[in-house]
Amino acid sequence: MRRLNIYDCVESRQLGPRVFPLIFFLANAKRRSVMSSSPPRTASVSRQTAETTIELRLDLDGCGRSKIATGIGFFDHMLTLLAKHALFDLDVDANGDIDVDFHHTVEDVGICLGKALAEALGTKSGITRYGSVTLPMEETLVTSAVDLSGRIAFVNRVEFPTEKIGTFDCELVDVFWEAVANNALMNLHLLLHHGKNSHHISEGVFKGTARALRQAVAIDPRQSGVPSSKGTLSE
Ligand SMILES: [Mn+2]
Repeated sequence: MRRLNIYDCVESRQLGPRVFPLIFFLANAKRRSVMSSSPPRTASVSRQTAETTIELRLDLDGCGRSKIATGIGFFDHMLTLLAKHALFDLDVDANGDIDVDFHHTVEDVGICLGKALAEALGTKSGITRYGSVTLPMEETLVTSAVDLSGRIAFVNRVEFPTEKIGTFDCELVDVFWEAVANNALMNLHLLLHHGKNSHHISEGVFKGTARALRQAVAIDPRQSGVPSSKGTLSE
């Protein structure tokens, strides 16, 4: 039996302990009835190689809380806002060979997040499946489109005006999302419409994809079973 603990959410605490439970109860009665019989959509992934050691925990039905420690400040920033905008709860503890460069750590966290997404989604029964968001980030506009199809496709039409964001190589944004798409078995299309600032462009990609994933993993109460005329999203 799945239990939702509203006090897990910072936002709910801010609204006050006495007023909020009743509103929450009424507003989420439908969602609860759909989800109460389902197992929790969570996954834990541990991965160790000669280059990285990673522990990652994911809850698709979280409230955007995260505990991220990769040793790479900018990457921690991106993963934190990914959790926030996807409404995932996400813990990432990564120890990698960042004295070499950030490539192995970023790619391997992407592999772990992709695997966790696939595992947490299970049979994908009742999910929305598709998500697409065009997201403004100041002067930047990015589209991210997701299909949790069980098949891999990664198309990235995002180019950065600089090689680096601080010490972070911009090409690692591509490396990360390709690893996520390959291991989650999903289609991911990233498109930069316009933008001048590399930090904003990266943030647009992470926030836009977070929002697209939030739509795609959402349980659609009108959807019974797997949303595919083929009858499966796992083959
Ligand atoms: Mn920022």
